[in-house]
Amino acid sequence: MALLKVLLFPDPRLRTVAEPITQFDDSLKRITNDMLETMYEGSGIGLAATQVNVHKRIIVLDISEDKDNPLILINPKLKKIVDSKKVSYSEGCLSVPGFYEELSRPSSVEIAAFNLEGEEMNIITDDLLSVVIQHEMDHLDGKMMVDFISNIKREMIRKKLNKAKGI
Ligand code: GNR
Ligand code: NI
Repeated sequence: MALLKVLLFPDPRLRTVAEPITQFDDSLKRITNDMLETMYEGSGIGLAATQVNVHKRIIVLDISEDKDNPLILINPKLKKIVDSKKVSYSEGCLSVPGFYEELSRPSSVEIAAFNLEGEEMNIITDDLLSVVIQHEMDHLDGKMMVDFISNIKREMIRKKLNKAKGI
């Protein structure tokens, strides 16, 4: 297991569109283990491979209280919006540390994805799980929560994070 470096906004690599996984092999198991370790270490509830500079369609998450219920989704696809009624959450992002944004997303979605063994599964989400999965799927398409806020707010965040990085 290894901790991975998390890319920070506005790193242009966060804008990469990730490629589907074609081989369900040991290297996939290794990267998902490292992603889970990195997510738990950062006290995150989700992580997309894009954030650790691996441009493959892999997300990991764990919304359980005790952080003992990891979920690994490979090549996740949105099948349908089950309930378009919006849920609003104060979203954080390990790539935008220290900033939280209240965003609204569909409260329930149906997702198809593969597990580490290459078996397909269907998940119908609600509430926080909907929010986190949609947040992670955005990362795989190079999108970030800061894209949903005003330009002026995004500029302010960009300047503060660059300053913190000494750029
Ligand atoms: O740790 C995280 N918390 C969170 C809270 C509300 C909505 C989404 C998230 S995901 C985030 C970790 C992260 O950056 N995933 O990409
Ligand atoms: Ni994020």
